[in-house]
Amino acid sequence: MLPLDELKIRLTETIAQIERLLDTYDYGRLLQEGIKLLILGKPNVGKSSLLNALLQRDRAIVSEIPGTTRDYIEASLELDGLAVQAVDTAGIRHTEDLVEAIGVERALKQLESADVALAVFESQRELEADDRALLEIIKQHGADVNFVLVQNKADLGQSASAVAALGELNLPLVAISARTGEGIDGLKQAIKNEIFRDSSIESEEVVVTSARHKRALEGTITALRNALEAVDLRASEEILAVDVRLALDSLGEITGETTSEDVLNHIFANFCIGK
Ligand SMILES: Nc1nc2c(ncn2[C@@H]2O[C@H](COP(=O)(O)OP(=O)(O)OP(=O)(O)O)[C@@H](O)[C@H]2O)c(=O)[nH]1
Ligand SMILES: [Mg+2]
Repeated sequence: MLPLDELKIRLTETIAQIERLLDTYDYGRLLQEGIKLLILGKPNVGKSSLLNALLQRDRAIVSEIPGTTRDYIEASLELDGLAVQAVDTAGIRHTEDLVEAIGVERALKQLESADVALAVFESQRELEADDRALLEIIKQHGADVNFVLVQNKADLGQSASAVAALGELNLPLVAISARTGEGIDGLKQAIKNEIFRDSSIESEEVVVTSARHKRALEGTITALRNALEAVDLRASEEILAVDVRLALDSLGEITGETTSEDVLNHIFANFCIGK
């Protein structure tokens, strides 16, 4: 094999390895910062009851009066080692009550920073106007937020027409009872699936958690791509050396080492470039 070809292969492999590391960044950030789980639904569907069921304690006030939660309530919980900030919100509905309307607006504002949103419906009932308002919200934000559809109060039955209507959204759908605890484990699993859906990350794998490391790795990749291009253009050793040095300097920002002449000498002793 030609040394230049081998150099190209090594560069390509290294770029692929660093890209794989970079792919772990979103997951790494989640591990470190935790995720934000938003609970949405019309008044009285059992959002606060669901928060309490997830927490296994009574944090939020629950009552049969719709509009009980007027502002959002935050609580921390853990899902298999993953920190979760759960946010119970005021019921989504059209309302003339100013305080409640502000609560609804603030609930929707929370969507912007949510990682997963639980859209809660009443299992035993057909969908009504306020539920459809929530479906609209899901359609509007579906590209940015992972939604899980939840049919609460499954202990009271399950409306076939609601199942059919919700099924059309092609989103995960879980039936639960916040009152009896039925289905809560399945819901937790569905939340985890949403978080880890796009990542094929093994648990023992190194993950990038710092923005500084991410930038350093991106810098390394850019320099390596330039080096690859230099090889293709049959550029001089010097130009290639500059790119490789930049790549090593970028990596050095993580390892704390600066590029030694040895590394470059070693590279060039092994490859007779352009000759
Ligand atoms: N049967 C049954 N009742 C439930 C369940 N979950 C909640 N409820 C009842 O439904 C009513 C409303 O519950 P909340 O948790 O306050 O509902 P919410 O969605 O937070 O309501 P707002 O804060 O008013 O928007 C209460 O009377 C609860 O006891 C359930 O799984 N099964
Ligand atoms: Mg509530």
